[in-house]
Amino acid sequence: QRYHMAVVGATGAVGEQILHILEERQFPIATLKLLSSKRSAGKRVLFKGEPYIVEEATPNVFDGVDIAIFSAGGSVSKALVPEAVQRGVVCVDNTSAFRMTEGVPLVVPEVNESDLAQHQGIIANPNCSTIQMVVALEPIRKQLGLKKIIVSTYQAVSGAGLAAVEEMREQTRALLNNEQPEAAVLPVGSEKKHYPIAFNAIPQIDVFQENGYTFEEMKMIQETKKIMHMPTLEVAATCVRLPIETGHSESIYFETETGGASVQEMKELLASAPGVTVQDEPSAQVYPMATTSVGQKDVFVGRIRRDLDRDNGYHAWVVSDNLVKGAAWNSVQIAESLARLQLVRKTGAVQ
Ligand code: 11C
Repeated sequence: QRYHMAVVGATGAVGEQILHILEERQFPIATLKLLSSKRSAGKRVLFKGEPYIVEEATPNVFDGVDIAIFSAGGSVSKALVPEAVQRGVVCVDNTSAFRMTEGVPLVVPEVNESDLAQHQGIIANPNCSTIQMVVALEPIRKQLGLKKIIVSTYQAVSGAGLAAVEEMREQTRALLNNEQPEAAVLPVGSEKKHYPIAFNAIPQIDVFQENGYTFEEMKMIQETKKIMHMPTLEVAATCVRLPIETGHSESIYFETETGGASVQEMKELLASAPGVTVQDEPSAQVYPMATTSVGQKDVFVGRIRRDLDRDNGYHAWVVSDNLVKGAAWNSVQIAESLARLQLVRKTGAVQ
């Protein structure tokens, strides 16, 4: 079977990767609509060597579409996903708009593919920093149980979009030329204050919540509990932006239910897990890095150590390409799972 497909946000940082991965995976596409905001409509994009003109995303363009992948920001998804579902489209949404909505599966195929069966037209794709953490911790949870996670992130600028990447490059040029760097995008476009990311570390990703955590931190906390079906799992997060173009890194401390596993046992557990590559040879200076994760689909795990004080405590360094496994590849994986499990069904269709 071939599917009528739409990609919303086709000209963005994630949209580009979605198209690249759909090409590479030979996803069975009957027709493809490339959609965007009015601003980017009319652009010409090549897919499998054929030119496509990007159309403005409006409710009616979803008529006749089977699967749509949305990656054009939360407000676009809030406005258009329900319209698409009404027209019988199965929507894979890459934004935070519906992630915590009751009845909307939040899926990382290596962890909870079976949740897809519950979908009613919307499947949410988690936040990038959540995805790589749960892929790395799920095999451990399955074998040893999981009690607590404390994560600190070292996140790349492309997570905030192409404008943020451009801003970092400009600032770097300016600073190397002894000029004043200009900042208008990071840490958050809509905030009053902006700070240069070049040669900096900014401890704010997304807006602050009333409890003092940022929205990015709360996404990691809440999404992890939902994906793992563990509402009482203890999770704390500190999210930091660094001047890295692509590849999120995370320092993760976790406590298992059953203690005592050796580092070697942990490595073996992770090495046989789907979507994980272990890069962990301290004596040869082998460990995951942002630069070597770029363009790869896997989540890379290294620097695995036992905590020095707690028998069930461990530390690990987890890196992944935030645009690939963190967004585009996870969405295409969801689409592939939906197709394989015959779950591309017209739930909300107006007949
Ligand atoms: C970042 N994690 O690195 C964000 C980007 O909820 O899908 C992804 C935002 C989201 O800035």
